[in-house]
Amino acid sequence: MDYSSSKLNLSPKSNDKEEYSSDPKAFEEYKPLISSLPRRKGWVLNQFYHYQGFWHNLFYLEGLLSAQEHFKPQPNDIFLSSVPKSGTTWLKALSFAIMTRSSFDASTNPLLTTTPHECVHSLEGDLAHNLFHRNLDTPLIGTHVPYTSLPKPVIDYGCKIIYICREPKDAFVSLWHFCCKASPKGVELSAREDLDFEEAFQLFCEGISVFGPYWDHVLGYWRASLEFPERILFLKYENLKNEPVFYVKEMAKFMGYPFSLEEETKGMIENIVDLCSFKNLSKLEVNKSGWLHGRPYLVEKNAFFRKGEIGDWKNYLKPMMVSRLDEITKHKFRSSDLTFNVSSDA
Ligand code: PAP
Repeated sequence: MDYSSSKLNLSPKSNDKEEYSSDPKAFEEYKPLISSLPRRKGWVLNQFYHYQGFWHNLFYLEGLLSAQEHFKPQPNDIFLSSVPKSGTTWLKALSFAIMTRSSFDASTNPLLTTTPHECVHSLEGDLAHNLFHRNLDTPLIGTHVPYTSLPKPVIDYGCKIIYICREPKDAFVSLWHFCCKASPKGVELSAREDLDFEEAFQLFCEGISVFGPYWDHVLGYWRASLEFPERILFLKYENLKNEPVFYVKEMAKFMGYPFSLEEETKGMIENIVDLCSFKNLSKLEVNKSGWLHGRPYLVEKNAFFRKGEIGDWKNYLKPMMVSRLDEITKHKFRSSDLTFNVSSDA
């Protein structure tokens, strides 16, 4: 697998089977392993497969296996990692804007014309499936791969990682909405089976969600960030939302692209925060319409920009659901000092 070569043009209208590889032959060797793995019903695609303690759909599992076998990072690569729906799109936009700020001004930044997911490609997704070239000039790579499953060289080379997580009730509500907007390739959204909210909630609580269990994913990176603080920056969506200037400054320092005094005085940090804000990104034409390529399902770009708020779970979760998720979170995080404000008033 070459992580820097061929570019494949995926048409969202193609008749790809629901569960497919970009090049079926490329992943042939993983079939015996994959067919031996425990399976459960998936949320959008048919199946989840249990691999190294986490649930994956086929596309990302094949990508992960390939990345574990073949991926060689550059030592200066920075990985942007998250469990889905925790702020990935935002983190990609901010990191890209920080890293490229001396090359572009407010009117030329690629984020104005390209989605954050196309500015920063995904390790187990479009890169592993050879759908896009790596942009070696901007050494940023997105991933949802759990810490313990990252390709070994990522750890051995000491690559930096920025991890973002989000309060689990909001992460669940966001994930459910997103899954309702995605459909398997070849299946019209209107024709797909509805994703039942209660059933999705039950599965999420059991840990059966994409790259789940949610809590184990967060804990893996949390523990690693305590062990290697110089290598892993652990962020919370809520903190970034409440104090974006402070955290963008922290991110830039961590990435090795600190803001100079002159940049700070000129308001460069605020400019980046504004450029990457939900309000700004969600109104850009490039993020409003069209399909996002390089995914195993059909999804419109605007599905990545729903509300961008803290506490939207209050509009969806019944009191019983709130206490159940809060209890699981308290229990799972009991031996760590990791907390979210899990009270129902959060
Ligand atoms: P991904 O993991 O599939 O890439 P991700 O970007 O992590 O998705 O999650 C999308 C969530 O981030 C959405 O939350 P919501 O459903 O609660 O609204 C989306 O609105 C939110 N989001 C996207 N961009 C931003 C942004 N610039 N600022 C704040 N939140 C954002």
